[in-house]
Amino acid sequence: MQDTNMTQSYGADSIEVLEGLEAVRKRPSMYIGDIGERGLHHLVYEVVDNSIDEALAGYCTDIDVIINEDNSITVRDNGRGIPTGMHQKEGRSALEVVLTVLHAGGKFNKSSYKVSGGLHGVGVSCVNALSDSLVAEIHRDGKVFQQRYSKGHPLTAVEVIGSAEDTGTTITFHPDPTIFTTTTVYKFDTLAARLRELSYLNKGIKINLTDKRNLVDEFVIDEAGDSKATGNKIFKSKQFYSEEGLKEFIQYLDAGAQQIIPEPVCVSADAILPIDIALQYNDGFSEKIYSYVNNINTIEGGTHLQGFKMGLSRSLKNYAEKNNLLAKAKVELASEDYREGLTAVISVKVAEPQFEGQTKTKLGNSEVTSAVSQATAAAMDIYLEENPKFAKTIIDKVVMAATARAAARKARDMVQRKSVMSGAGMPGKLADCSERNPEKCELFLVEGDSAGGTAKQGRDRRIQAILPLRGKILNVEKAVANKAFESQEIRNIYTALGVSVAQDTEDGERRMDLSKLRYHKIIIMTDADVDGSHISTLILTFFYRYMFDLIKNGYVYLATPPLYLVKKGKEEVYCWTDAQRTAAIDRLGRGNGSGVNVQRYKGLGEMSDQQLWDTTMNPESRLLRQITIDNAAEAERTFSMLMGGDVPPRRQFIEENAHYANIDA
Ligand code: 0RA
Repeated sequence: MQDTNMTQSYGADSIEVLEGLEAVRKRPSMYIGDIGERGLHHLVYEVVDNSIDEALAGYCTDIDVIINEDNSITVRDNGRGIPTGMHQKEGRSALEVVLTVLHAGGKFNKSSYKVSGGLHGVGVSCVNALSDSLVAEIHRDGKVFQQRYSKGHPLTAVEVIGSAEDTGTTITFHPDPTIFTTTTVYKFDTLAARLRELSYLNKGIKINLTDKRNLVDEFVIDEAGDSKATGNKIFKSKQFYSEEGLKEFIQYLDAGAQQIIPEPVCVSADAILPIDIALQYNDGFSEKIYSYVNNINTIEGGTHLQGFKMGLSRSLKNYAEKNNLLAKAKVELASEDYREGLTAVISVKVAEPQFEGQTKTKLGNSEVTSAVSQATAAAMDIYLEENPKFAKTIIDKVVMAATARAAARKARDMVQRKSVMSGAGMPGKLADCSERNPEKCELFLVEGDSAGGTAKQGRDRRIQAILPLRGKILNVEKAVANKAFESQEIRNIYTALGVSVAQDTEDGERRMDLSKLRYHKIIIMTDADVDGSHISTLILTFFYRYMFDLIKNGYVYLATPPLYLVKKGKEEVYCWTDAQRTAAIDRLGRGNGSGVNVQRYKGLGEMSDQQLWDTTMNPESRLLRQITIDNAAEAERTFSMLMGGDVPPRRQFIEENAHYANIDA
């Protein structure tokens, strides 16, 4: 083993380097987005992206991601291994440069431009800066090299610690708890969703996820094909591998739907830039398009999405006209009619992407539009020519969509005329607040008239408005568009909000006009039981499908009423979890005669207005959960599965997509 030698390379360059990483530690959100749960998981994606790049360059086939017992993360790949030799210009090993210089990661990898890269694409040096411990182990040139770091500072030189026959890179890091103050606990399902997505977007790479914090029963498949427990315990793990890429991604996303053509249509081109697209039509009414640039989900769309929509419409329209399939259509076809029941994934690789928009997830490169449009139209033309039967199925569906849209418009116009005539404007059930600045205003959507009454009593009427909703609202996932506009509860919601649903705009994007939005916090408040979470999910589904911009802008929240009240004499402790309840009972006294009383809240209606205010509505003390869509594809699939069928594990969706946000604190 070599001696630790920390003085070897501390020239002027190194000082600059440390200043760089110091900047990351000072303002981490500028580099990784935030320092909450999202940012924490982002560290993993940042490291994995380097391994994906190595795989895309053709040198790596396997990537292992391990959540260790202490919530540190190990990412291992079987690529060439980060070079460990001296970097002439920097006067230090290339490994150390990669780990300490911002954006240095792809610098040496000249063979291919860096196409992968997380949303922020900041590189592994950022992860190093934000970890209280990071160990790099490189297998290369017959040796095992190791170097340790803390908070971006090398603790050791690059040491040879053994010999190796294989090659590869292993990075183990532990997020610094002084940076990630809300949580340093990794979520298996969150990592799994991203790794699954990556495996579909980059076919042929084997990605393993293992959770060493959790032991589960081992199962084997016996000769009869049945699954049988072996009695052994193994670490929880999942394997992700896709042979066919986007085609399989579509099948995964659309698993809950009834397809109307047997196989997805695939587009693959590499003339100006690599373009990969798969699309499928189902008998549903919604449009689900996921677009990616360099493996980043572009939730705001952009030129690649625009090109896809143009190419698809053009090809379908040409084919329909040429084959006289539009005879039945008494209405004019609009661009969105070509996309009803469509599920599509668009993945492009752009060498120098320009990202725009509020969340910097909108592709701006103008040259991409025509490239994607042409590739899409060309592939669709061939598919339609070769499959006349399926072509007719698709065109029939498009014509139906146009007809339904015309009917929906009629219904919507009627509703609008009626509400204008009745004069009132706002729904009668709405108890509005007095403040008029939307940024300060909150709208509580409350389950049931009785809880609505309590909330009206308990609220701060200056800034909090209450809209009671009666029972279950319409499941928009299963309804044709015009049904949604006929539902009284749904009309009440959007009338109270002061906005109408998202519409297609000239540039082909679907957007809402938020300028008249009357509240910037829309808080869904339902009972903490199965019915309550069902109702939350129904409301979320409506927002998701018709008012996505509300979610995208972070305006939608879930209230979290307590589950228990532990009481002794005058002392009252509200509890949200079983652990809190146990702790409260331990503190106040246990057993008969202790005078401790435990009350399980079954619903909001059981609380007094004072209790509801104290626990759930008071901005000073409440806990709101903000709805965010970190992984749109996964959320979408969950919506379709949950709302399409009648399966009750809806809570899971909420648990995975609602992030605890003590935004008032
Ligand atoms: C620079 C150059 C070379 C490989 C890598 C970086 C590399 C980086 C990472 C990060 C995670 N896994 C990685 N695998 C490889 C190639 C140098 C060469 O052998 O020619």
